[in-house]
Amino acid sequence: MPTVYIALGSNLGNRLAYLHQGIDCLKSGILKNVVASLVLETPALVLPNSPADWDRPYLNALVRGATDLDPDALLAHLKAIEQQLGRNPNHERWSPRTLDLDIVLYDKECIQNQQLSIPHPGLYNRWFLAHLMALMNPDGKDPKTQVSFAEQATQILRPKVPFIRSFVLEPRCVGIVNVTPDSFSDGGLWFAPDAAVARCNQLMQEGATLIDIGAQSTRPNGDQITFAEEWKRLKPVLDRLDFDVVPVSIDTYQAPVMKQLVEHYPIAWINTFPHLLSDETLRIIAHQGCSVCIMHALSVPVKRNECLRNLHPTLIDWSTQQVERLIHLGFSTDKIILDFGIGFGKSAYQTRELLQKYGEWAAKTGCPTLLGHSRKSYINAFSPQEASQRDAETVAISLALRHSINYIRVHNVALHQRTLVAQQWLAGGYAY
Ligand code: A4P
Ligand code: MG
Repeated sequence: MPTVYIALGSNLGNRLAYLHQGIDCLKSGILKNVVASLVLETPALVLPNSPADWDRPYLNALVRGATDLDPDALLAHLKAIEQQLGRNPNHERWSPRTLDLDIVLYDKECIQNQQLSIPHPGLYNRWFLAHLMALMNPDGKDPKTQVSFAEQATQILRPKVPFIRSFVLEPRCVGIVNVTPDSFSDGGLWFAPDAAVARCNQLMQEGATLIDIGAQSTRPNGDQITFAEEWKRLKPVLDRLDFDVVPVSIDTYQAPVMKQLVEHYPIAWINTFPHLLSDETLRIIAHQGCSVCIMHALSVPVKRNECLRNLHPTLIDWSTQQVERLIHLGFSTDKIILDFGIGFGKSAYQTRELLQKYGEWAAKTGCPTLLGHSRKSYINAFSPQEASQRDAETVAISLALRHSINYIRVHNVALHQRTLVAQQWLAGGYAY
């Protein structure tokens, strides 16, 4: 089967989400053995005299895969995906786009006709395209020039690589924003609505896929608040957010809050403890098309020093039962995100075992998985840092588990992206 390289570019709306959706479409329809590059945030190249608001930074990435489609059929397919993801088919050239998909290479072919230029001309004049190609396949030869991609990029790139930021596509970072006065590591920092909104936008810019907003702390011995108080904290934040750019998960366990939320806002996930909820509440969430992130806990709020007796069988039984129940109530498996609840009724010794087996245990359900390990107290089993100072340890665990989980729920998204990028740069690509 021919090997193809496809470039992705987005500079409108939730850019990272468009790249994810584009790759998901390629993977489920036309491309096998998909490998993705890093994502580079690049200043827009614009045509002279373009409107000022076309000058928005892009996210650019490259994927490699195998396809049975011929080049014309592949192009038609890419255009169909672009339109499915909201691109205007009658767009002006180089106008802002939710997603652009271009064929960069089609095996070793050189094609020049009305429809197609392959290799894509951008390989010779766009530093980021040349660079991404050289990162993925440094020794491969350009079919037109017979020069290696590494050599070609080196010529174009001198003296430096001018991108703004870099990201990985996987694992996906869920940024944490606590709209509380008392959370364990950032209590009070984002309590004012404007501060919370600014934080959500910042975390998205830093490479989050979704923001998990919590208005009630579940920390050990935390205060419980009323439904009215929780709603009073959430509403002004949600009223100020642009949901097209910031997908939101709400971390809550009060049923009335959930019902109000899914009725009034396009919430992406409810992050909760399903065993505390009635079938009716869960049915309402499913009916609204919302996903549910289900977390295991022994007690809510957490009771200090309380832990499970039999970690493995308890978690397997719990996850199997809850997933069966949720499917019965109308959720598909891709809308159930499984979280074994680090810090919720597990000792530090059990937490280590859970982290070692996380992916293996979670895989049995077939649902996407989330790891919520950021800055939690198990870290004090090996490092005496206070909560706000535990990002180095959190990142080390994230790196170790990056292939076993889909989502990492973290306070420090920027540091995660920087670290994951370095690791993936070394690996040369991410096999989807
Ligand atoms: N076409 C010819 N060759 C190809 C190919 N190899 N792959 C034809 C895909 N299409 C190819 O493309 C217009 C026509 O090009 C297609 O109908 C196809 O027959 P389009 O995607 O519909 O329109 P476009 O994207 O506005 O134009 P074009 O010429 O593809 O522009 P590019 O290359 O996509 O550039 N700045 C940054 N930082 N990052 C970017 O990714 N991209 C652009 C647009 C401008 N500035 C940018 C970026
Ligand atoms: Mg294009």
